[in-house]
Amino acid sequence: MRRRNVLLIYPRFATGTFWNYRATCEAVGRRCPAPPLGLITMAALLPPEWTVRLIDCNADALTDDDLAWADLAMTGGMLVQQCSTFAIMRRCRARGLRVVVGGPDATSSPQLYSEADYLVLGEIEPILANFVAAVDNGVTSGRFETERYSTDIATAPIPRFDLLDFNHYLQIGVQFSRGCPFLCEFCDIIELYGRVPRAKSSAQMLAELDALYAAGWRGHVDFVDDNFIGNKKALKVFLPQLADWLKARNYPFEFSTEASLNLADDSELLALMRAANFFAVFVGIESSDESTLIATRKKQNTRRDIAASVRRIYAAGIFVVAGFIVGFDSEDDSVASSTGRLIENAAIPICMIGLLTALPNTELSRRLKREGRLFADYDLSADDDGDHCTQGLNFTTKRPRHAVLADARDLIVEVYRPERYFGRLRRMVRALDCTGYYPAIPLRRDLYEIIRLGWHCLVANAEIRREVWKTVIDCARHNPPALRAALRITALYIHLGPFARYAAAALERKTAEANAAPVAVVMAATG
Ligand code: B12
Ligand code: SF4
Repeated sequence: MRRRNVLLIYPRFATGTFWNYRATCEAVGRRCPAPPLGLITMAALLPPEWTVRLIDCNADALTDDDLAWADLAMTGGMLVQQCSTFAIMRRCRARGLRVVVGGPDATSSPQLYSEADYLVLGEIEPILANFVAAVDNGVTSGRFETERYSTDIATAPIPRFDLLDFNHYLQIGVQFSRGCPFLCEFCDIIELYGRVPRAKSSAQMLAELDALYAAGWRGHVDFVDDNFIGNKKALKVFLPQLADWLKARNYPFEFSTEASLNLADDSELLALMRAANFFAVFVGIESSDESTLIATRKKQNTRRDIAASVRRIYAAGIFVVAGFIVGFDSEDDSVASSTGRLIENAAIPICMIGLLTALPNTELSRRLKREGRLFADYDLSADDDGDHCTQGLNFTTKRPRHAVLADARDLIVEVYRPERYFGRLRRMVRALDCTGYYPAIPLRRDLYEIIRLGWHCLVANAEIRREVWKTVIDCARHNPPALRAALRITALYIHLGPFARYAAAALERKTAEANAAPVAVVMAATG
């Protein structure tokens, strides 16, 4: 095998996005939330003769010297990274450097990446060796594609954590399973990763955590599973072993993940997650309206009191971050007020409020196309400055478009008023039962962060300091063990407060545009 220098390049996320936590990262001296798990997983399958370096463009600048060093560039990411991926591709090719593109967006929309020399699509574990052999045999371009949902996750290697500079990140991702058993109409997870969740064995997963521990990481680890509880049987075997693993090492990690709301129905699972130091879970609630949930096939959220379900998760010491969507066909003009009421009742401080987006290859985009409502040429990543909170609705809406946009704006403005956000946080903190939770070993770096955060939130930031003092005092009086969660959610407001203002202004502009040009929008839809 010929020696090669391979540069992995993780594209930049668009700037105005909910998830980039930019201001919070700056406040605590980090550069971005999380590293590229897909790229470092793929890197672990490259031959040892290939020397690999990683440039995460969210943390470091990609220089001409980096490109001059490389014999091959490998890049790719999500839809929101498309503009950056294209720019990387062109910059490499202008220098005569061959480019390999893979990852979720290229897998969903390969036709957009025709400038790449090689496309390596899908979960690449079964086919990466074919690609490597082709490159080694002098093949200069090609397309390699894994059969969907067929990858045996037991073949997923331990990611190359050694390629990361841990100082850049708030958290590190790991993955236990791929796929989700549900059928939500707008979801592309089930198109990319399938409906049969494939889980790693406990031994495989613990070996990954061993590697992360040995590499020196301590603190927040995020299980990036599509639905952590998708394969409950495997999870119930794994979690007790994870709890033992943590105990034996004096609790070096604390975990977050993503799961469906039916987690609230399984008290055994909640207890196991609590024992394994889970402190947060992202849940897609999407709508407060039962008929909308039925129409969008989010059946796991129906026939239940959503606020009560959230509170059951709080009672296990785990706080909920929730996703909501505006723009469903069946919603009416009360969407902003009814969703706002649910968010208040459930006391969920952090809510991602997105516009419905018909992602490529989803049931939703297929239906809208059949109905003649999907915008054919709508570029979802066009202005490189937003995510689903400000971009989306790439179809003719049932309600007037300006009304949908105005409702999304009103909801974001209301939910992120400091007194609302911190009011919900105080109620959440009282409901959070943190018994048996072991914060990850505090390091000097954590203390430094806490001091910086304390200064920022309690002294320097005039917009929130009153609310933060009230929250800290309330928490100290009523539930001191929940202080860590309260601080975390406070820290995230440093980004979310300004982001909400940015999103509201962007939605305001779009509302005015939709008001001014309703005819043009309909023509674009049918043309
Ligand atoms: C963690 C995660 C995030 C994290 C990102 C952390 C980070 N730095 O990467 C956060 C929370 C920030 C995030 C946010 C968003 N995300 Co996201 N996210 C994920 C999630 C759950 C896991 C990603 C991961 O690490 N997977 C594990 C690795 C091992 O899998 P993988 O990335 O697919 O990699 C494999 C292959 O694709 C391949 N591969 C990957 N890269 C490359 C590159 C090359 C060159 C090659 C050859 C192969 C290759 O090798 C790997 C092994 O097989 C995925 C779902 C998923 N199952 O992947 C969604 C997912 C990637 N996200 C998605 C979306 C839409 C978003 C958002 C836009 C959501 C929103 N509503 O706003 C935001 C935007 C972010 C922003 N800042 O604007 C979509 C992407 C769809 C698309 N067509 O691009 C996904 C698929 C799921 C979904 N439907 O929500 N996300
Ligand atoms: S529960 Fe989440 S991952 Fe599963 S199908 Fe629905 S939206 Fe997709």
